[in-house]
Order: sequence, then structure tokens, then C-alpha cells
Amino acid sequence: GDDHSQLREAIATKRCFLMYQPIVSLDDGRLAGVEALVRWDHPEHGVLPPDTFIPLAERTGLIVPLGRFVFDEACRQFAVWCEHYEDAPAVLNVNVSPRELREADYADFVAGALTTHGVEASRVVLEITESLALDLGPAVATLHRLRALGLRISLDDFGTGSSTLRLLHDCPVDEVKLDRSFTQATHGRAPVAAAVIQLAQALGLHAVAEGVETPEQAEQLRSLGYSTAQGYHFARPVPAAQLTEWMTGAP
Ligand code: G
Ligand code: G
Ligand code: MN
Ligand code: NA
Repeated sequence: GDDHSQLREAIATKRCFLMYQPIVSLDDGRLAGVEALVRWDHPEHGVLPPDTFIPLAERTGLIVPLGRFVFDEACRQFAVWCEHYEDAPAVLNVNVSPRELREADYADFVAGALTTHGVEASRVVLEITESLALDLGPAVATLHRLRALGLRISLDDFGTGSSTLRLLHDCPVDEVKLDRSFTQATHGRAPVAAAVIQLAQALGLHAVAEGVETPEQAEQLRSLGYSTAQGYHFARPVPAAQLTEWMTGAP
């Protein structure tokens, strides 16, 4: 339909662009990582958030070129930060859809982009939304290839899927991102946030708490054992230039 051709055009003409949200260390507030988040600068509707067009892109297959644009552009920007700034984040998180992982040449594409931009594979984390990871099927082999290259795999919105333990058992995973519904329920005992960090530690996984909006949430997550977190309390997604200022210590 019309939206489909407009989105295809937007990818081709670079009307899609990236914002970056800091992932910070709960111990010292330093920038530990950044998550790349795509936006579409639509000619009539203005800047659109991903939940308005990622489902269309997934249905139509446009997620394949869109995801490749995102990965390439995020690596290009990350390489610039790493080259010029001592306080560059240690890791780059990029969201990826199962549909992209089912492309036979996905791991080759990733290896090529890392080489082109001179980014170390070990500094890149691929995020897969937990509820979608159920349809990985044969794409699990691609995850193994990506890990063999040195990339890390993260389960996003962790705790919202319906077969969490099955997935942790069947999928090669390095990180879980605690869904913000659990982060934001941290008043009182925060049993899910506590159980997830214990599970992560038992399995040797890194855990990130998403959607931290208050200093109380940050403190509670830190005391539970989370080392890194993300959320409006620290920073919203911002354009690359604004994150560069963060790295130079400018106000
Ligand atoms: O930026 P925002 O909070 O609106 O992002 C909403 C969701 O859209 C994110 O949680 C993420 O799962 C998804 N998303 C953002 N950028 C990308 C992307 O580049 N590729 C894919 N597949 N999903 C993305
Ligand atoms: O990949 P994921 O779906 O987790 O993407 C993060 C999304 O969550 C982005 O669209 C971002 O704008 C949003 N987000 C990030 N931090 C917060 C937060 O503290 N609160 C809320 N409500 N949303 C957040
Ligand atoms: Mn994410
Ligand atoms: Na997500």
C-alpha cells in the first residue's frame, strides 16, 4: 500500500535516522553503553516513533533493508565516538527483528559492516524482543554464528515473554533487559526485579534494567545487584550530537 512505498522511499532516501539512549553504570553514573533507536522523519506526519512503522516493516520485509541501514549507521557513529572520545560508551546496543535473522546472509552482512567501520564485535550487543524470540526457529543458528564472531545477544523487554525459561535454555543469550513494567514496580520488595537479577547471575548473564524513571528505582535496582540501567531518569533518547556533548563533558 501507500505506507509501504513511502517507507521504502524513506529508507532509500535516508529519511530514517537514529537516536541514542544512554545505558549508565548504577555505581558511578558513567556512560556504559548506548542503544540505537530508529525514527522516521515522515514528510506529512513529522518524526514517527518505531512502534508506528516497525510492525509494517516486519510484515512487508522492509525490516531487512531498514535493519541493515540501522546497523550500518549505528556502527559508523559508534566508531567515530570510539576514535575521538576517551569517555565513549563501551558497548553499542542495536535492536534486531527475528525476520532479519532469518536472512541467510545476515551474519556475513554484520561481519562486513563491523570491518568497514572498524568496530570490535565484542562491543556490539544485538537486542531481540523476548516475545518475538519465540519465532526464531532456524534463526537460532544465525545467533550462534553472530556469537562466534564475538557479538553478544540480549533479550529485550525481558519477563514479558511466555516461555522465558525455555528461551534462556534454547537460545544463546548473554544479556537480559528487565522490562520496564518490573523496573517500575520496585517500591516495596520488587520480587520480579530481584528474581531476574538472581537468575541472570546464576546463568552468568549481564542484566540491564530498562525504564528507570526515579532516583528511588535506580537505588533499589543498584542495591538488588543491577550494575547498569536505562531510562528517562538518566536520559531520553537523544540525537548523536547531544550524546557527543555528554562525552566531551559539555553542559
Ligand atoms: O524509541 P522507542 O522507545 O519508541 O522504541 C520502541 C521500540 O521499537 C523499542 O523498544 C525497540 O524494540 C523498537 N525499535 C527501535 N529501533 C529499532 C530498530 O532499529 N529495529 C527494530 N527491529 N526495532 C526497533
Ligand atoms: O528496545 P526497547 O523497546 O526497550 O526501547 C526502549 C523504548 O522505551 C524506547 O522507545 C524509549 O523511548 C522508551 N523508554 C526508554 N526509557 C524509558 C523510560 O524511562 N520510561 C518509559 N516509559 N519509556 C522509556
Ligand atoms: Mn531495545
Ligand atoms: Na524492544
